[in-house]
Amino acid sequence: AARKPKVVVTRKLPDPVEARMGELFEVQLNLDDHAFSRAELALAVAEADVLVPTITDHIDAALLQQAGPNLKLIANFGAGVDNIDVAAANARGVTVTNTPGVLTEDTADMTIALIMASARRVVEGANLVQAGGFKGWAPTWMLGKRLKGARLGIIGMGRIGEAVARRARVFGMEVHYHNRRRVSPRIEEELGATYWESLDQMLARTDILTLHCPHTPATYHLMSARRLHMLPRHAIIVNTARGEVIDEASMADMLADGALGGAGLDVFEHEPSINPKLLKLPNVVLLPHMSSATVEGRIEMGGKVMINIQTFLDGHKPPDRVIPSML
Ligand code: 8YV
Repeated sequence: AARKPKVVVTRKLPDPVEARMGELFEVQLNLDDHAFSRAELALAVAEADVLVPTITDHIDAALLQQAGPNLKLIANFGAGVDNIDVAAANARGVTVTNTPGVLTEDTADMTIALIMASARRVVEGANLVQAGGFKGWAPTWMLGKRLKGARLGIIGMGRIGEAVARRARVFGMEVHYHNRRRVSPRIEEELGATYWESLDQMLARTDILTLHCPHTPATYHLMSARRLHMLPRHAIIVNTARGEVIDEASMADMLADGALGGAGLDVFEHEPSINPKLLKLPNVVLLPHMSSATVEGRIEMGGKVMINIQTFLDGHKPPDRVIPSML
């Protein structure tokens, strides 16, 4: 029988995913789920036919120089591919795929959770009660920002941005968005969304800003200090996309100085380390990159990875091939 393709999976995946992969491929699993060192990654690309990395693996051009002749596919376990130099991979004849679609709703749910938590001080209140701080009610106590009528500014109107817009509408928020291109009039109408060609102009009118664009060279520090200062002082920033899209140090300073109202952050510029200033602030909600972390979502991500691998090995174009010009 023909040799089964060697698939190296860099992190522990859900049991049913690992079991199915074991049936389909000669799979190398990471049983103790440690993050791969540079040397381990180099060995993996040297030996594998297919690599299945996650966000914790940096597959850059230098690493790809160590790739062996068999490496033909990098099937990322994740939607964002900023951990992979896609152009460098393609230049070596290595195809890259990702897992879009299956984490859209979960990420949008968590975005709403962060909007709620920040605007209505959910975590601050919960922490206060557990610290024994609930001594009695008062009319002007723990006041937050009403969601109905609040202006939501969405940067990036792809699958996740749209799913957030749908939810925001149910809460009576006014939906505004900035995107590289305007979405179709039908979708705009369905979402009740107003398009802003100028991000700067949208920011000045935004109560709650939420990011749903990929991290690319073009979006690195898109929310620069200059743009952060365009937001009203009461504005809340929510980020479930990538930390690198915001100048985190400037944002932390502004949150500490009252130049911004609050923030709900699931991602950070130098993950897993977080700007120490943020850790001390009462007006932030910080999560450990868990917006797509559902049992169902992780299994579906594994399913997508397997379909991409199988389709590719069967000689067809995998459904989720990443084209660098789309980034
Ligand atoms: C994962 C994500 O945590 O898919 C993404 O882009 O950020 C998350 O779903 C991670 O990327 C898995 O590699």
